[in-house]
Amino acid sequence: QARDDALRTGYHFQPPKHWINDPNGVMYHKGVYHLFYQYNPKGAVWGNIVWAHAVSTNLVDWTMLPPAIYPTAPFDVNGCWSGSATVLPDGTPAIMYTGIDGQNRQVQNVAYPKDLSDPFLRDWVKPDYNPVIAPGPGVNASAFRDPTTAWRGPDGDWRLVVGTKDNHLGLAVLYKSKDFKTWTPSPQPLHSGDTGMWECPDFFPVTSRGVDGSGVLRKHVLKVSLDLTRFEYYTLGEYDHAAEKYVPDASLADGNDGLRYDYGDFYASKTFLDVSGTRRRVLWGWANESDSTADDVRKGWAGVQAVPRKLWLARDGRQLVQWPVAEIESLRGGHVNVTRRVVRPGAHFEVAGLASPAQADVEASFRVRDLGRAEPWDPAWDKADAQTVCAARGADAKGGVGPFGLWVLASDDLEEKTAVFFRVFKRGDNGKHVVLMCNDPSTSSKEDGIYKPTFAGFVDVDIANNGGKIALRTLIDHSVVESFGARGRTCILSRVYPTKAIGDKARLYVFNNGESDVMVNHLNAYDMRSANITGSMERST
Ligand code: DQQ
Repeated sequence: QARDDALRTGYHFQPPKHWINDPNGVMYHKGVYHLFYQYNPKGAVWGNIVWAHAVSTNLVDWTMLPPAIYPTAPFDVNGCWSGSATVLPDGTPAIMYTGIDGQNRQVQNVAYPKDLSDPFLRDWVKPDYNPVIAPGPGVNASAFRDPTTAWRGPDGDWRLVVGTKDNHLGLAVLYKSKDFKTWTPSPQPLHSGDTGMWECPDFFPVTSRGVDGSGVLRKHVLKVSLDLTRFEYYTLGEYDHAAEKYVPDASLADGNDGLRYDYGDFYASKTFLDVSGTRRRVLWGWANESDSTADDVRKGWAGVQAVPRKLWLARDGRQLVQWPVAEIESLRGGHVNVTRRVVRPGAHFEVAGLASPAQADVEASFRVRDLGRAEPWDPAWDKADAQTVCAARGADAKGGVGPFGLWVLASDDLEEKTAVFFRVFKRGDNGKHVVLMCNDPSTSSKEDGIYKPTFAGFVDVDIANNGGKIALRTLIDHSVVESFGARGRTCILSRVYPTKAIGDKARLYVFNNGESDVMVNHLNAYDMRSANITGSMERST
């Protein structure tokens, strides 16, 4: 029990107990952030799904509230699944969610706040005219869900997208409405792809300087979550309003080789437009456990939310960039700094001095001394994904340039540790470097039965042009390791379950298993205070 409790997070959102999954209906409304999420009020496994609710004024500290949306009517009697919020022009928020009806069909329902003067919007009313969108003829009623936030087209009508599939074809079907009540399907989908069911679609504009910049790159993003593989991908592209079509950039593929927000444990994500200050787009995503179901039942809890991340378009227009919202830094406490320290081949050193490296925020910038030592890229890997390469060359496999990076949640004997690192290869054909970012949890826990996948992504940086420099930020939170490589170009979240490296026993190291020296230009590590969690999820009757 003590260890189970020690694995709970200090600043990654999780309720006191039970199962959670997708973030839902995330929004900012009159000074308050709302996070709804899929929740089982009865246990630590998926089931009995309702929308739990929490509110915050800073995206860090949360007041837990009783579930906001739960089965009450024929159109959602078997569950209240994922959906989104839209703040209407008069300031009223509308929630659209998937109800599982009496025939186990997936239908889309609308809900409105019961009392707009309640700053927390605790109670929601579902009009009798629900469902507002039912699966039409030819639509797979058991795969028709997760409505997006609505947007208005040039004609002023509302539009939203629902995820579905037609055999193996994943589809984002478009619906239009004038009043949020009567919705008409568009004859063709906004987009589709041969990747199986599209869960939790998200469709929104981005620019290369936040949301509203002028004279900057502007694109649309379509993200989908694939139930077959349990990962998400996104494309960047153009929204053709006349044709009601989304057209991904030609260089970007739909599907398994697509770009990902996160190359680790991150699913069913959703963004919202935060109009509280400088307009920004904020991303929420769910991180599932990777221990066993029996572990979850014993622990009594399962699932966390990744930290909210600001998201924008990279200046080169090739990908999105993410960074933990700045508010997270308000939790930073004790601080340790390392400057210009060289890590020789095969060497490591401890970053000592934090009160608890099990709950920390680490920002490091590295400089590779000799890129000439990069291992040759094996052309056989051209078709492989980063994960395959990193799994073949884990953190302990000696390299040329790298593996170098952090050992987090490490025990003092180093028997337990999770490695977050870079490894650099050089291509024979064009002399370009290939940079990989990996998360290797293979020695993260002595416990049996834990799923410990290696996660990895390529990092689209020209490291030679950058003087051999590359940055890494890692948020450590007991059983969460959430990393941002190259200032947010490649992100990886991993769940780990140390048995020894828990609480104040956990340690933090820098390591280098390559042949080239690596300089730690700067490393700033901070103790993180726990978020302030108040309120109650129980409904007082
Ligand atoms: N989770 C919800 C569904 C969604 C899936 C059910 C994605 O609405 O498609 O809990 O994790």
